[in-house]
Amino acid sequence: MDKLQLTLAIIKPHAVKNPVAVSYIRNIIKQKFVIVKTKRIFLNTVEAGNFYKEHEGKFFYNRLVTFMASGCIDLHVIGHTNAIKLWRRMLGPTKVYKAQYQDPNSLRGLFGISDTRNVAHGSDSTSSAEREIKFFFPDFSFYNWYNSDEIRYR
Ligand code: RTP
Ligand code: MG
Repeated sequence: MDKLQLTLAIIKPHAVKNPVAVSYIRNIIKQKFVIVKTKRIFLNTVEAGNFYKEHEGKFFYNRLVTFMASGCIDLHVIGHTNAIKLWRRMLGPTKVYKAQYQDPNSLRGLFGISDTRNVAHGSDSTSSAEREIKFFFPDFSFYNWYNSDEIRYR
């Protein structure tokens, strides 16, 4: 049996404020993934800046950090045998104009507003997923989940 892979999905503030988007996204997550943990939080700019540290110095960093601290975000730790790639495929391209013409039914194609307000985040590798999950859930136990039978018993 393939092992459960985990990723972190973050629903960004403009999508959390949009009831149509938030319920659509929640439903699609429920259909495709095992939901391991969910919480709604409010980041301040220092916390948002730390989360996006890898982008510090890029031209979009300040507006990204300000935006991520502009309202509640939903965190979902989600599992699937191919969670990281599947969630990023469901998001579609980072840039919303690309998402709208290349993959209009992706989450960014449907609900994206700009390159900053592009609906949701997805970890880009297993090491990023572990770092990002620990960032928001410091006590998280990966070992038990990686070795769980959650997929078989869905
Ligand atoms: P994410 O990390 O949010 O899943 O998105 P990603 O891997 O597809 O994109 P990444 O390059 O990691 O960028 C992180 C977030 O920064 C914002 N961004 N704005 N040109 C811009 O204005 C621009 N480029 C990136 C987006 O919100 C992106 O999701
Ligand atoms: Mg990224």
